[in-house]
Amino acid sequence: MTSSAAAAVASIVALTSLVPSLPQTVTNGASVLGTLSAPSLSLTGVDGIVSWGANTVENYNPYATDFISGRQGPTYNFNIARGFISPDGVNKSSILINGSFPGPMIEANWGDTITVNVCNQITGPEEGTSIHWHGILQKSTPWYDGVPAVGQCPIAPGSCMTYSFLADVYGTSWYHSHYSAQYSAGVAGAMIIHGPSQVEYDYDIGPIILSDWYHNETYEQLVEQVMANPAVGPPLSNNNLINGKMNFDCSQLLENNLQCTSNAGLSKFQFHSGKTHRLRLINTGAEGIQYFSIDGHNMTIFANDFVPIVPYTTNVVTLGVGQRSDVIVTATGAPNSTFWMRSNLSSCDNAHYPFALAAIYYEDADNTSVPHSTVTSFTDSKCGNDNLSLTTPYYNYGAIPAPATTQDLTITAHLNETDGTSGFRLFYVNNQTFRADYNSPILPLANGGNFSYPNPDWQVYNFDTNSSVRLVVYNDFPGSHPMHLHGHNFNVLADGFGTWDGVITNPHNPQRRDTQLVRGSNDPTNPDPGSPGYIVLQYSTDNPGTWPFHCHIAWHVSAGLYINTIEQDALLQKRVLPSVIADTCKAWDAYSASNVVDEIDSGEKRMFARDFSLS
Ligand SMILES: *[C@@H]1O[C@H](CO)[C@@H](O)[C@H](O)[C@H]1NC(C)=O
Ligand SMILES: *[C@@H]1O[C@H](CO)[C@@H](O)[C@H](O)[C@H]1NC(C)=O
Ligand SMILES: *[C@@H]1O[C@H](CO)[C@@H](O)[C@H](O)[C@H]1NC(C)=O
Ligand SMILES: *[C@@H]1O[C@H](CO)[C@@H](O)[C@H](O)[C@H]1NC(C)=O
Ligand SMILES: *[C@@H]1O[C@H](CO)[C@@H](O)[C@H](O)[C@H]1NC(C)=O
Ligand SMILES: *[C@@H]1O[C@H](CO)[C@@H](O)[C@H](O)[C@H]1NC(C)=O
Ligand SMILES: *[C@@H]1O[C@H](CO)[C@@H](O)[C@H](O)[C@H]1NC(C)=O
Ligand SMILES: *[C@@H]1O[C@H](CO)[C@@H](O)[C@H](O)[C@H]1NC(C)=O
Ligand SMILES: *[C@@H]1O[C@H](CO)[C@@H](O)[C@H](O)[C@H]1NC(C)=O
Ligand SMILES: *[C@@H]1O[C@H](CO)[C@@H](O)[C@H](O)[C@H]1NC(C)=O
Ligand SMILES: *[C@@H]1O[C@H](CO)[C@@H](O)[C@H](O)[C@H]1NC(C)=O
Ligand SMILES: *[C@@H]1O[C@H](CO)[C@@H](O)[C@H](O)[C@H]1NC(C)=O
Ligand SMILES: [Cu+2]
Repeated sequence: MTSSAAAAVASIVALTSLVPSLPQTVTNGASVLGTLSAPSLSLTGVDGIVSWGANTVENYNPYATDFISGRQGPTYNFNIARGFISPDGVNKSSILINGSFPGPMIEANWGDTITVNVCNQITGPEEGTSIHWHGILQKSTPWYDGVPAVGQCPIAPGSCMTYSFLADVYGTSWYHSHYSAQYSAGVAGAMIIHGPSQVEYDYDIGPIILSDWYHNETYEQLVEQVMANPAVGPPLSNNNLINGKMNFDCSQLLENNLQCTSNAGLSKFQFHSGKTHRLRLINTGAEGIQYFSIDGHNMTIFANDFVPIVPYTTNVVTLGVGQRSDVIVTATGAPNSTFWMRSNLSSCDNAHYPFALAAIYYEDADNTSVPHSTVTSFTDSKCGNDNLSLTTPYYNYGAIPAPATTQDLTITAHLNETDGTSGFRLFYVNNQTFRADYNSPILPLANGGNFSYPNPDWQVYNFDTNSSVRLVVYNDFPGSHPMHLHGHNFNVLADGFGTWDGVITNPHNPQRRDTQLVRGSNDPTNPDPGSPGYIVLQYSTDNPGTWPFHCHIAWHVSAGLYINTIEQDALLQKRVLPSVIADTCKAWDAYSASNVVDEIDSGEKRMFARDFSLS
């Protein structure tokens, strides 16, 4: 850790009280998360309706069963607009949903239909938007997956689009903008789907959202820096937040044009001594891997992403961007005790101040006191996920059959010009970088039988009628990538360095989730530095549609680390698209015909028209 980062933590610990210097509305707008008045969640689902009946964790096979409650679940209205918030005391121009940071929490019961009407009110300047519901399978509605250039056109400024989809999996997740790196400006929130559980607990503390945070005025500046040539190095995050809150020492502010207030206020949580608490950990950051711990307490992990697992106990939970873990914490402290909750960005991340803190108050503790608990020392996973042998899905799926097809994917990063002196730093998958055309989404094209793409940078892999796909991902880039597949929970068969030897970890029931870290070629645990990191993933193509597979680091996906997959296209062609898909494209076509779409990254083709010089 850098000495200034350690000093920043020491200065928080040395405070005499944790009375915030800014009101919640200034730090987080309309959000109440991270305050002691945030309600704990219901143990019996939304409206107290526990209706999943015999579909217990034990006998529910997510490969084969679709559970439909028949209940029209909640309807949400999201108004997306620019606004100012000071999550850590530094006033920052952000893009917010209903003025809330984090965005409003979505809560539904398993099998409900969730409806969200998203209105784009972004002005000064205008830009598109689109919301992705991370981890939802979208089996009957692949067009509502929310990725511009895939299922839909971006929602044009001044327009709205209504998404309506089945809560087809249960547990903890999040939604976020999938338009460029827009979510890093604030367009993200928790999505909780109540369902059966294989463990019991007394309190559901709700979402604990972990995110690196950047003080830069716009996300576009950060994207430009990522792709710059000559490389000025990746941007460093300026802070690390828990439920959108943290303190910042204003004497350390790097930009002197920003307003800054010290001791803005930390997140606070209530524990009840002797009781068990469910915590729903979500990494919604732009780049960093989080190591989450609570001083003096162990945690029992019982779900990773939307997949219940055989519970195991640990003192640190590792979360790459996009990943979630559900944990149970037993409150073993005295009724008047207080403890620090911590989340550290990994040493592999590019961070100025990587250490987030929040305070846990037991029922008889003074809710402004400063905890004096001792930090838990833990062995971190050195930029990868925890050892695969630790994780077994709770439902026994059985061994994974040989795949119908295998696709090797090799990740590299370099300047786009071969002489190494000009161009942009981009990511490549099998020697091809990704660039989308917002005006021609591939799902409506595939639905209409069009599989011809004007440019290889659309990066489409059509697996056609293969019943399953194995992806062997080799990473020649020095750093790790949290690889996320839409529309599926894949099995993770292996994780290692060099060339995969064909050995599957936990072959009788391997790990399953929707996001998994592939280690970098210069990973500290690599026995042969320079040789690639790899992961091996496999999934059944039971979801006719067009499904992105990409790195979830906002900066990397912007620089092209992304492919589109298509599966079961003949079945996809039989589907009838709702008219909102064509209407959204009509509005976007009209908007983009008369406005310059100032989109600088993999999202759009005008990238090369920009002057990227930062020197
Ligand atoms: C904090 O404690 C004070 C004094 O006991 C109490 O009045 C107040 O309601 C508490 N605040 C919250 C948010 O629980
Ligand atoms: C967002 O704001 C609109 C307009 O004030 C309101 O109608 C809607 O209920 C709000 N939605 C949420 C999720 O709070
Ligand atoms: C943040 O900056 C904006 C724009 O300068 C200003 O309108 C707003 O009042 C500031 N907020 C705070 C809390 O200072
Ligand atoms: C972003 O902020 C950092 C300081 O935190 C600064 O060094 C960097 O130049 C900024 N990048 C851009 C593109 O403004
Ligand atoms: C956490 O678990 C470890 C290993 O089981 C045990 O040695 C330790 O005492 C536990 N710590 C607490 C605070 O319960
Ligand atoms: C908590 O309660 C114990 C036992 O009553 C007492 O010894 C201790 O001083 C209290 N601690 C605090 C921080 O009030
Ligand atoms: C995590 O952060 C704390 C500061 O909050 C620090 O004391 C501790 O050493 C860090 N742990 C690791 C393993 O980095
Ligand atoms: C993962 O755990 C297994 C079983 O304990 C062990 O054999 C293996 O060496 C571990 N792998 C790594 C990379 O630590
Ligand atoms: C590489 O980037 C430059 C901009 O410096 C652009 O003019 C050129 O077309 C790009 N080359 C390729 C092969 O994409
Ligand atoms: C990518 O290009 C390199 C160098 O030309 C070549 O060796 C390699 O086989 C190519 N990889 C793929 C998957 O086409
Ligand atoms: C298929 O779509 C592409 C991209 O919009 C278009 O260029 C091409 O003309 C279309 N092909 C046919 C046969 O319609
Ligand atoms: C299976 O996928 C491969 C691409 O990996 C494709 O070439 C092949 O045609 C597909 N086979 C079937 C039967 O769809
Ligand atoms: Cu990446």
